[in-house]
Amino acid sequence: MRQVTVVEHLLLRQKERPLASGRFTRLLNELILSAKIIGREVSRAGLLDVLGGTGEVNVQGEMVQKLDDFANRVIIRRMERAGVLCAMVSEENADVIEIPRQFPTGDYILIFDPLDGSANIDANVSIGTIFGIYRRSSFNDESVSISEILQKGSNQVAAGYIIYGSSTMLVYTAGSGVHGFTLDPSVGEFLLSHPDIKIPEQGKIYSVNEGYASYWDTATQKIVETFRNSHASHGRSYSLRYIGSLVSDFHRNLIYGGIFMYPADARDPKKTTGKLRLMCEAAPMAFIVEQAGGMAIDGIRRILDIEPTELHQRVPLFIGSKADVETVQKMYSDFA
Ligand code: P6P
Repeated sequence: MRQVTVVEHLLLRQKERPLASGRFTRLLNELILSAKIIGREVSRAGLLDVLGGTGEVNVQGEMVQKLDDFANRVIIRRMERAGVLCAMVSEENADVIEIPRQFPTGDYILIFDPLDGSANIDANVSIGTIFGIYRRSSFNDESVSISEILQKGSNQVAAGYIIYGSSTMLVYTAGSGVHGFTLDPSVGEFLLSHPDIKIPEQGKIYSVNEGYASYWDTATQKIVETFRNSHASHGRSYSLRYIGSLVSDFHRNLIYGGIFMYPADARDPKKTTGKLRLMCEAAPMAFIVEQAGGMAIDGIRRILDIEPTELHQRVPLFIGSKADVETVQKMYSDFA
C-alpha cells in the first residue's frame, strides 16, 4: 500500500475545504518540523549535555529540564516566524508569548506543552509534545487580548501530540477523526500508520498514581477501588498501568482502551484541583479522545465545556474509554 505522508494527508484535507487559505497546513508543517528537531535531541539525550535540569524552576513550580527548555525554544522560534499565529501559550512560560513585530501574523493561537513528562527524561521513559490550536474571534491588527485566548476546549480547531517513544509518532485531529503517523527516520517523513483511530468502548486498564490514595477524598478512593477490585464488582479484572508521562499513558489507553485518572488531591494546598493543566494538557487530549469515540471529564463536567479563567489553571482529569469514564461520572454524581 502506498504510504501517505502527513503533508499529503493535510493537503487532502485542505482540498476538501475550498476556502482554506493553506495557513493551517503551514502551521502544522512548522509544528511537525519542530517535532522532528526535538525528537532528534530526545533520541540522543544520553549522548549530549541535555540531560538533567537547568537549575531553574518554571511557572508550574517544576524543575526545568534542559530538554524542556530546548523543546520550548525550538517551538517558539520556529512558530513565531510561521506567519500564521497571533499568540502562543507554553506550559513553560507564565505569560502569553506575543509574536515579535518583525514577523507576519495570522489568526491562529497555539497552546502547547513542549515536553510533557520531562521528569522522566533521565530514565529514558517516553515523553511527548502536546498542542491545541484555536482561532482568535476576530482577525485584526490589535495584539491578542487574554479573553481571546481563554477559550473553552470545544473551540479548538485542532489538537495533537508527538510521542517520542520506541518510535516517534504524531497523533492529531482537526475535527474529522484521529489519525496517527509514524516517523520513518530513513526518509525523515511522518507516514500514516493509524488512520481513523477509535478507542475501545470499554478498557481493561486503569492508570492512576495510587501513591496519593491517602490524599484523595472519599468519593475518589471509592472510584479507584472499583477499578482495583473490578473483578468482584464487574466480573472483569483491570490492570494498573502508570508510566507517569501523560502522553504515554494516554496513547496506550487510546490504542488498547482504558481510563487515565489524575484526581484532585490534598498534597499541595496550592494545587487542590489536581496537577494537570486545562489548556495545554487536558483540553487537547479531550478533543482527541472525543474524536476517537472516548470521553474526558473533570469528574463531573465535560473537559471541553470548561471555560478557562487563567492560562495555567489546573483541572482533575478522567479520560479514556467512554464506559469507564461514565462509571466515574456516575459515582461522583451519586456522591454529590
Ligand atoms: P505524578 C509529568 O510531569 C506530568 O505532568 C504528566 O505527564 C504525568 O501524567 C503526571 O505529571 C505525573 O504526575 O504526580 O504521578 O508524578
